Amino acid sequence: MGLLKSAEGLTMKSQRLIGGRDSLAREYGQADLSPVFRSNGTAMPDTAEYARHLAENFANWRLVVDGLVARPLSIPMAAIRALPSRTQITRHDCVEGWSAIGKWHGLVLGRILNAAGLSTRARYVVFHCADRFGQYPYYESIDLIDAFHPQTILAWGMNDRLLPVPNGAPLRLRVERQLGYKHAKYVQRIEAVESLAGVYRGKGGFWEDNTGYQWYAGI
Ligand SMILES: Nc1nc2c(c(=O)[nH]1)N[C@H]1C(S)=C(S)[C@@H](COP(=O)(O)O)O[C@H]1N2
Ligand SMILES: [Mo]
Repeated sequence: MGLLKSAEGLTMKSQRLIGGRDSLAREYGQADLSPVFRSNGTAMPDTAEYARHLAENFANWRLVVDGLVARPLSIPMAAIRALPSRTQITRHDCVEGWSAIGKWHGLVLGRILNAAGLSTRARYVVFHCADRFGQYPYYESIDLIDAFHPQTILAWGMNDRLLPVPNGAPLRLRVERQLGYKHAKYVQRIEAVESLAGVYRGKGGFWEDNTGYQWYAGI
C-alpha cells in the first residue's frame, strides 16, 4: 500500500511535468465513434427506487449538490437538460483493458459548483450513485483541479440520444483525464468535502475502498 501510494504520487507529479493536469484530453470526430460502446460495472441498478425513477422516465430524479457549499441545490433532470451543455467526443479507457469512443452531452461541472458556491474549505467533490454493491453504494471523488477542468461534465446525453441505462442514466460523470472507474454513473448527489477520510471507508471511491485501485487514475 505504501508503494502504491508513492507510485500514485509519482504519477501525479510526472503528469504535471509532462502536460499539466489542466491540459485537455483529445477530442475526436464523428467518424471515430465506436460502433458499440459497451457497459461495465452496473448496467441496471437493482433497487426499487431506481426502478420507480426509470418507470417515470426520471421525471422526479434530482441532482443534489450539498456539503461545503453556500447554497445547497436540488435540481430536477428537466432543468439540468435545459441548462447550457457541452458536447465532446472522447475515448473511455477502462482499467480492465478496453476502450471506446463516445459522444457526450452535458453540463460543465464547474458551473454547477459555482452556482452552489463552494466553500474555501472544500477540497474534493464526492459523487454518490444510485447503485448498490451489498450495503455500499458506488461512489467516486475528484479534486478541484479535475472538478473545474473544462471537459469535466455531468453527461445526460450520449451519441445524440438520452443517456442509456447501462451507461448511467439519467446522469453520469465524465472526467476525461482519468480512467473509467472514476466516471460515476447514476449520480444523485454531489457532496463537497474537506477530506475523504470520513466518506464510506475513506479511500475516495468504491474500488479504491475495495480493491486498492488508485484514487488518482490519470491517463
Ligand atoms: N455507479 C457506477 N458507476 C460506474 C461503475 C459502476 O459499476 N457503477 N463502473 C465504472 C467503470 S469500472 C467503468 S469502466 C465505467 C463504465 O462506463 P460504461 O458502463 O458507460 O461503459 O463506469 C464506471 N462508473
Ligand atoms: Mo472500468
